[in-house]
Amino acid sequence: MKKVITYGTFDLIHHGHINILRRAKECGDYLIVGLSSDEFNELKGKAAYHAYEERKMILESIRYVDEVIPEHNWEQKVKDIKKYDIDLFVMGSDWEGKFDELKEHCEVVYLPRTDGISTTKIKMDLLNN
Ligand code: C2G
Repeated sequence: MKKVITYGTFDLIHHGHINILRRAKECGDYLIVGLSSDEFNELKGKAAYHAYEERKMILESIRYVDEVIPEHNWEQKVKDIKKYDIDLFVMGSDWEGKFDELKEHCEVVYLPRTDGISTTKIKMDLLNN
């Protein structure tokens, strides 16, 4: 079984998130999502609209997602890759090259980001309408 992992905040889920989750799952058989905790979001300078538990519940309802684990910090990825016996790490292309050190532990793939949508854009568009 080929196990894939990806990480993110996944707030206000949109088709860009679904596209990356779908393609990540298509790369293997089992997809784990490392979901940023509310505290880690603060560290990332992101204020999610939905709290962790709600974002987790939404992700777990998506057909491509097999398991959701908490992402507490930048450093946990190697431990996660070993703990969950991960074969492939996937991120959107806005992270191109940023996690290449993980290539020592598993395959690393950056997939094209979906243009024209982001959680920030949703928030701004709603503010301005
Ligand atoms: N994404 C995408 N297309 C978009 C928006 C997001 O492909 N239009 C992808 C991102 O590239 C990322 C994933 O969706 O791979 C989740 O994006 P975010 O929720 O914004 O997560 P991010 O803030 O990038 O956090 O340790 C990694 C971080 O937790 C990633």
